[in-house]
Amino acid sequence: TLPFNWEDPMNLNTLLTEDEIAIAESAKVFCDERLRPRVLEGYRTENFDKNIMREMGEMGLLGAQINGYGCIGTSSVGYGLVAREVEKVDSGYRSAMSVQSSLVMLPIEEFGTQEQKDRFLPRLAKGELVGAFGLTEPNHGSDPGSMETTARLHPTKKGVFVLNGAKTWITNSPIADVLVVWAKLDGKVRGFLLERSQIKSGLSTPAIKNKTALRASITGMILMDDVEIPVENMFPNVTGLRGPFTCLNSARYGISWGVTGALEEAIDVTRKYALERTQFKGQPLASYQLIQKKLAEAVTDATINKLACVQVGRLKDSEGVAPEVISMIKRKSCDSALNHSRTLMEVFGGNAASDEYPIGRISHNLFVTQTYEGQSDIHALILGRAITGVQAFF
Ligand code: TGC
Ligand code: FAD
Repeated sequence: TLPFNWEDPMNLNTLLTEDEIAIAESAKVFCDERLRPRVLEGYRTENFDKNIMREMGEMGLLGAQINGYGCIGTSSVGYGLVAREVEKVDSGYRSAMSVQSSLVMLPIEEFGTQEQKDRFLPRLAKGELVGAFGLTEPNHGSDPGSMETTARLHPTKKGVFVLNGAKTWITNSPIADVLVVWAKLDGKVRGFLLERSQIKSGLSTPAIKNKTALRASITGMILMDDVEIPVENMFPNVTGLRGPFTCLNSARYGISWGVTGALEEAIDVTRKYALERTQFKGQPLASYQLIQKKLAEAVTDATINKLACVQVGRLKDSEGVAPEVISMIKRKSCDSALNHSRTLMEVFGGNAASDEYPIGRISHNLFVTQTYEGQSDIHALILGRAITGVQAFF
């Protein structure tokens, strides 16, 4: 019988292929060597170093789930394991990566023309180009179907669309070279590629500063005032909300893995702290039953959530998986990680309020992960609708 290993009680590696183990290990080395040393400064100053995207590209971490175009073409589980390693360092770095991989490269691969794929995918894979995904608007977050952003054919110039509207809370937008924007053309949602270098006027992407979380990533708006783009920059192969939601299925799956990594990191740092810190007659905090219970519950959920992520990844790559299953693991992983990290913060006492200890940063970040890509209650409603057949949101 294997002895109990608190870091991996159910021996995750027995469910993984050699390739998946290898990609996770090399992602871990990269994250420890290249991302970890930058994160505290990045979080304090809200500076996202754009070189990170190139470095991730060199490591094959961008669009890792895509075959061809310079991408490594790993399995869904391999893609999730990378997200887990990156999010052990910071949810913001995982955000930057998953937007590029699932929300920008995936729609180009899935819905784009061959010309769009050839033009954008290899450079996005290398991190030479940075992408952003604009769905949320100032007045429409949980309900993107009501979006106000429009596209229309230019009244006089042939072969040109004109876009108007505003997107907000957009990861990477201030530094993005390619912006995937969802807008209504004749009342129907369509996807458009905005290439910053080709746009002469009307586009601005101001940063949203002074965030209370996810400060190591860069977030902004996309403001479009008569932005002109060639008609070839629309995705030809998708109409309606299926377009953005297909991207979200992939990104939400990656988040489920990622936040589990953040929770594992929270457990690791809390365990160390509890063993070192003494109170009452020199006893370590780890010797107190109430502290042990917090750790026991967190380790249990992290372990079980990982197994669910593996199973969903395997289904994704075989017979496919219903979006509601992805809602289930996105909601469960994010709620678990957020709630446990908030409880584990208590173990640090007043020190939790110092950014020298990562637990506060981890926990604040996890609030955002529970909110973006469908807030947890929205995912409960998606599940409730599937269970009862009755729509509870209108
Ligand atoms: P509903 O009637 O349910 O569906 C409309 C059409 O869309 C199709 N569809 C899906 N297709 C594929 N995958 C899915 N998951 C799909 N969900 C829906 C559906 O079949 C239908 O197609 P058709 O052909 O019949 O028209 O639409 P609704 O308006 O009632 O939707 C409600 C709801 C709650 C499900 C949806 O609006 C929702 O999920 N809201 C949450 C919004 C959200 O997740 N926003 C994310 C913004 S991006 C982001 O946060 C990136 S952060 C990235 C980072 O930094 O890491
Ligand atoms: P609202 O929709 O106003 O919801 C507020 C609250 O009301 C939530 O708790 C919600 O669950 C609840 N609620 C809403 N409707 C109902 C209902 N019918 N029944 C019950 N409860 C309901 N978006 C992008 O498009 N691209 C990005 O790259 C991106 N990155 C982000 C990065 C960060 C740091 C953040 C904070 C957000 C990002 N978002 C992005 C936006 C994110 O997806 C939205 O914030 C999220 O979808 C929620 O929308 P909202 O903020 O407008 O909240």
